[in-house]
Amino acid sequence: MKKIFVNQVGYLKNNHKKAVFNFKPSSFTILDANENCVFEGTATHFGKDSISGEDLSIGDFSQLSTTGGFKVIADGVESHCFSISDSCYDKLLKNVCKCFFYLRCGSGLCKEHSGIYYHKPCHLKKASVYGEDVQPVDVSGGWHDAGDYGRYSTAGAVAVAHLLYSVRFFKDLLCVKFDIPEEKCDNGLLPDILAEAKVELNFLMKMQRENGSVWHKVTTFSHAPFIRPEDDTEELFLFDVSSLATADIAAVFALAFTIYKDYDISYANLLLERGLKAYKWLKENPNPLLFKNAEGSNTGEYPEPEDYSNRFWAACALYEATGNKEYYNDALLQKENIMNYDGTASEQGAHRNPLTCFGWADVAGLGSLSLFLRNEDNDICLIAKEQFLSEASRLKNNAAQNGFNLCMTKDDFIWGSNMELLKYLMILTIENKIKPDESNDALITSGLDYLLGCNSMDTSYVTSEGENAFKNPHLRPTFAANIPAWPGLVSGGPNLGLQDEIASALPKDLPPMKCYTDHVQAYSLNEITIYWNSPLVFVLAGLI
Ligand code: G3I
Ligand code: 9MR
Ligand code: ZN
Repeated sequence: MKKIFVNQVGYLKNNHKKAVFNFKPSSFTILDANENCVFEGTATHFGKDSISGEDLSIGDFSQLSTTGGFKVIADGVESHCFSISDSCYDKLLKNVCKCFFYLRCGSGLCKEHSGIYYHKPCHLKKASVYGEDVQPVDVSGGWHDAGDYGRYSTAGAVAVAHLLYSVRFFKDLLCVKFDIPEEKCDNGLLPDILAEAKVELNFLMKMQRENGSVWHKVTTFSHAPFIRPEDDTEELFLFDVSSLATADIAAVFALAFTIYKDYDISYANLLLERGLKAYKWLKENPNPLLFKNAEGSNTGEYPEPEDYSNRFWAACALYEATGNKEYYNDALLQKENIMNYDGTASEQGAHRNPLTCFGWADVAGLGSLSLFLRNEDNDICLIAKEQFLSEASRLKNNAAQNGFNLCMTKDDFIWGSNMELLKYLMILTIENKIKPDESNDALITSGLDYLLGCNSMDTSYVTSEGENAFKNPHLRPTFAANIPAWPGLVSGGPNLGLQDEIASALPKDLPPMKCYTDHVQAYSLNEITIYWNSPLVFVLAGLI
């Protein structure tokens, strides 16, 4: 079927703008809301690319800078509507941020701010420490991880870190209001983004044991059926501590200290104290303490094959927060471990610019961000900057291989492919700060265009954002309440692995970009998570 793919949300007034056709239009026109023609252009034939499986043509209309609502027409085919304006992503950013609020666990939701998405307090029972005969522990609060009700320390730490680094790099984010309850601080009110991040930081503090180590996760033994959060009353378990979780929270607490100290000094000091306590445990326990699910338990595992990047991040973040050279020296040692590691199970594969990784597993890139923020030309910074540059040029090459100018390759279409993309857009955003380059801008824009509908599924992967936004996330609370999903949720997206029953019933040999269906039970394609939303906050904050 002939289609015209566009960014269904819109384009910034003075930025790149393109439509992609899966046919060869003789010419194309753009109509405004009154059906008046405001632009005419000819498309350039790109040809067939392997990630979309389509024969594509590209229509550039960057020159059009009239604001308003528009659609593209060619050979009798119409695109979805989109807007052009400097504020076209403002609502999107607010919605993406508000999702963390709706995902709050415990008694964090109030009717005033959650409307139809309100649910009663949930998961307040104390959690049993799995395999130990000790008193159950209160670990209430924080955010549900995803479509499931688990709360996982590494995933949570990384999601908050994306938000907090966004704030460090793009101060304007502090002014964004997204309708959540007010939270007081020393000199008035906390900015919304910090009030929301604090919810998860408070929970992560509860996940720390007396000796400084951190439980990897708190979940029921098995995933709940599709019921409301308050109806999920099975016993909660704190599963083993891991050096992964301990290092990640040491890092995120140190990072949080650098921000909250300007708002609430006693809270900031508490964060630093807890971060140092976690770090002390890490130093006393130098061997990796990795994580495996308990026999028979099927909740998220978040496994990692080593803990070098986690320890690296912790050392970098503490160095940035304290200036103590001891942490820098630790970071140097961990950097060697990272560079020498040749595991194949690692998130971005071995030796591929690991100091740029921002995922839930490989987190060395977050360490690099802390070092960049310290603004010293030390050895690690120099190497990290080389890696960001090298990664940006690799991404540029990737984008030249397909008609969407998308910086991904076939290998990126794994579970959560939209996060693979968003991590790349974070890298390009940072690279633009280090060394501004027009071609990085173009790649960031194309990446966002892809996420918001300019893709061969013709689908916006953010709920309620675009005429053909996906509607059926793998998400328990809204499905159980039989209401539409709330706006601003990022779908995991196409995944060649097709790792669930619905996905595995899709036609075989689909091109990577089409390994997707908007089905509520397709959890390997269409779940949502906190750490798929959080990198979008970073990217939008950078763009706006
Ligand atoms: O790292 C390998 C790479 O080397 C290989 O080339 C590629 C191709 O198979 O796979 C990569 O591993 C992937 C891994 O994530 C690392 O990204 C696996 O295929 C993929 O199955 C795995 O998916 C993870 C999934 O859990 C299953 O473990 C997702 O990243 C992760 O986001 C997801 O997390 C779940 C939680 O467990 C539970 N809560 C919901 C959440 C989102 O679905
Ligand atoms: O709903 C679960 C989702 O959050 C996880 O990402 C996924 C993988 O851990 O598992 C989902 O739960 C499924 C379970 O693993 C198998 N039975 C069906 C469950 C979904 O209804
Ligand atoms: Zn809950």
